[in-house]
Amino acid sequence: MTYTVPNGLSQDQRDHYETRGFACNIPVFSTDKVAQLRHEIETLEASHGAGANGQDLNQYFRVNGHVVIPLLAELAKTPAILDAVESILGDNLLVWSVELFIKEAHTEKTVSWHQDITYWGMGETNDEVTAWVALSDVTEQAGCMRFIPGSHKNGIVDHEDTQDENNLLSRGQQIAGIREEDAQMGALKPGEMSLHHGRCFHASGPNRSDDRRIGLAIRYVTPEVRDGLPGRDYAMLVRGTDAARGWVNIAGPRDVFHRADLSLYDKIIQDQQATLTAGAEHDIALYAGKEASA
Ligand SMILES: O=C(O)CCC(=O)C(=O)O
Repeated sequence: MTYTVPNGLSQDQRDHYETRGFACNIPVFSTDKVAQLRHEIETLEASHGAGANGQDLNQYFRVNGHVVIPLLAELAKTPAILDAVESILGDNLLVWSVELFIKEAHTEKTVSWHQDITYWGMGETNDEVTAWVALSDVTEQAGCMRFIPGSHKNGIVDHEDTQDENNLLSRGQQIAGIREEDAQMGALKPGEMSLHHGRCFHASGPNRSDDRRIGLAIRYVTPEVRDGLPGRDYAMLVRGTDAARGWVNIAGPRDVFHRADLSLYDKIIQDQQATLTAGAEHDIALYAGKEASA
């Protein structure tokens, strides 16, 4: 579903997304705002470096951060982001997960070629879009994302688990046989975002720059994604309505790592775990121990 939202994507950006499965360099935040957001994230890292509830901070950064960290829930409601996503998904939007992908300067952390929705229990939906916002200068050297144009047009392909410890993905899952020469780079200036389709093949390289590479990934879905799916899953309504109520609608967090939100977080992870780990060749703990930093 696409239609014109006054402050949303241009026709060219929508066409690019439709034909290639991604769109890049969409301005969202000013340089000053990015500096402020980065400061807030780094302050949180300093004050909560030990994590919460027996889990390290990276667990909360890497999945469902919006459940326990108010800043991440608020960022998912940024009007400029919602307008752009509304241009693609329509006017009823929910947030399934908010995540931070941080690669420290001069580190080997990478993300292998994958399709996001492979293990998310959403079937092969067209109604999941990731907004990935650069909170640092995300150059090619810093390990920006790269995409295979048009790869979203087919279904979900086979992924193999690598369990590579330098891979930021939960099971190091990867699609074999990608032709690197077909890839298009998605370098972003601080404050710009890219949007990518849940079936678009994408990956990213190591950070060989002198600065941390900080990306904020927000996974948006529509009410229809849950149509006919078994089990329970959770999302936060950020625009329009969720009349179907296939999602368990959650509110934003009360405070940073509030006790009640931490309990909800555990419940959500427990309910999602069964779906996400289906078919894994090894026992895995979702994201835990997958340090984003060096
Ligand atoms: O941050 C990265 O390098 C990759 C992020 C990614 O795979 C995603 O947001 O789906």
